[in-house]
Amino acid sequence: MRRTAVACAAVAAALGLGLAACAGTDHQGAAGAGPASPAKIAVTGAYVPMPASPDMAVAYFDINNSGGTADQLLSVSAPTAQSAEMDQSTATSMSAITGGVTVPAHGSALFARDGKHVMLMGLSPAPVLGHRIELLLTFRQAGTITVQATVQPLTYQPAS
Ligand SMILES: [Cu+2]
Repeated sequence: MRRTAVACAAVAAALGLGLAACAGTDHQGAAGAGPASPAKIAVTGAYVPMPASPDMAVAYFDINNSGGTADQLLSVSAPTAQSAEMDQSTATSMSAITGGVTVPAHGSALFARDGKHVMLMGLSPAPVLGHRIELLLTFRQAGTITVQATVQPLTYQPAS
C-alpha cells in the first residue's frame, strides 16, 4: 500500500493535481449517501505522435468517469501491436504501471506527455500520419472500450 501511495503522489504531482484526485475508492459508501451510480467511462482525445521508429509508438488519451463509482483501467491492448504496456514517466525514467489506473467517481485519469502513456511495441503495419490505431482499454467496471487513436505529427499538442 505504501508503494501505491507514493506512486500516486508522484502521478498527482506530475499532472499538477491535488492528492484528492487519487482518493480512488476510499470514500465510497459514505454514511447517508444513497447507492452510488455505476462508473460511466468515456475515452476522448486519443492520439499517437508519429514515432521515429516504425514499430514502436506511444499513445495518449483522456479517461472521464461521469458515474458515481470509481473504475480502474486494468490493461490496454492494440490489435496491430504485438504488445502494449501502461507506463508512468518521471523526470528521468519510465516504469510499468502495475495494479491498474484508478479513474475516480466524477473524475478523470489522463494519459499525457510526461505522465502516463501506453507503449505500443511491434506495430504492424507501421503508423501512418492521419491514420488510426485501434486501442482496446479494459476497465474493471466498464468492460472493454474500443478507442481509435489518430496518428498525429510528432510535435502535436492536444487542445486543453
Ligand atoms: Cu514507456
